[in-house]
Amino acid sequence: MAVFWAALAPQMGRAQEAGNPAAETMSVGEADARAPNVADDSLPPEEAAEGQTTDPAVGADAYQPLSPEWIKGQPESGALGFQKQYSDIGEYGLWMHNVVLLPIITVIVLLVLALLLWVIARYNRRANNDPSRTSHNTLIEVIWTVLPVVILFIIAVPSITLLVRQYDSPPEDALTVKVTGYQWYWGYSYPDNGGFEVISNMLEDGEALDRGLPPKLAVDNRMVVPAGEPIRIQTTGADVIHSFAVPSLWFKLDAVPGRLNERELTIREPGIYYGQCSELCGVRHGFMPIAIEALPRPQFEAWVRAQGGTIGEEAEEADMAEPADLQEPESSVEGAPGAGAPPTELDSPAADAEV
Ligand SMILES: [Cu+2]
Repeated sequence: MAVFWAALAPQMGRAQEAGNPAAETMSVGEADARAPNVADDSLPPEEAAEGQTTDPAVGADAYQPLSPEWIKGQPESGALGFQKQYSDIGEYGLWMHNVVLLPIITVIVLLVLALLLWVIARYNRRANNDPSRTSHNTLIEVIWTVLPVVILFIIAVPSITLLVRQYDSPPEDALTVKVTGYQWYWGYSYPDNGGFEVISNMLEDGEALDRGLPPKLAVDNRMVVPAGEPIRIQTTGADVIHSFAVPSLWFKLDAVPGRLNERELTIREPGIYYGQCSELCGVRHGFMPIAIEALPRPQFEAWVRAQGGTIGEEAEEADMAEPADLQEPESSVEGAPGAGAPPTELDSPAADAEV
């Protein structure tokens, strides 16, 4: 395992820093805002905080997790088609589906169905006992060759445009969030903000319902990002291939061990957007949901400070400090909650908060 991590480290760019100093200063009511980082035990908070910020608790009071009425992207029971889109690229993709693909497919299907019915009714043996011996018809052959080519060209224009736009590089000053898929939870690290990592586990159904959140989608710590500005999402896997997918943001990117994938994401408005791991990754694949919380800039910065992170210039100074040790994935620790056994009451965030 150590060899694997050593090999992976250079490709993962900045070292992930462990520990969550702000957690110490926060009350039980703010359980949502703290990250029960797996490395908490191995590293004293003071050490983790070193060089990151002068006062990790600055702004800690200003951040409140968004309440359930802010949920915007989530599946609805009985719904058909795509979820409502909250990004420009999503709007374009949805337009391509609704205005380009669906009408063309519908017309083709109806035409073929009508032709079939006509042939069945008109040219069966009873109705047409003496079939024509015609074997070629140049006009018809030209039509059924050229017409599909024209249709494909018409589809190709918006299709290639969509493909290219989806892989536009984010601008240089975009905020970077590195998403790591673990068996079976997500880690979100913020290299531009001091490099802290937030660990995100699914909430128990009862706990989610108590908080008014959708079960199997709600998590203890959301991935918090600023709304209305480009974000550079990088994905990697710590153990096996996962896939980071949020339907209402038109976003899906594989998280592959030893690779760093990158895509831009701009969320138009503040809200909560749910997604799920979309690459079969093991027994708890279905229980590693994604919850993104998009906030206006000032609230996002308050959240960063509540996590012990840094903003702008401070972050550059923090760069000079020694990076903390790489975090061992939870699943490499024998008997760890993420390593196979379902979570118990003991490792639920609520239990942590009471201690
Ligand atoms: Cu997964």
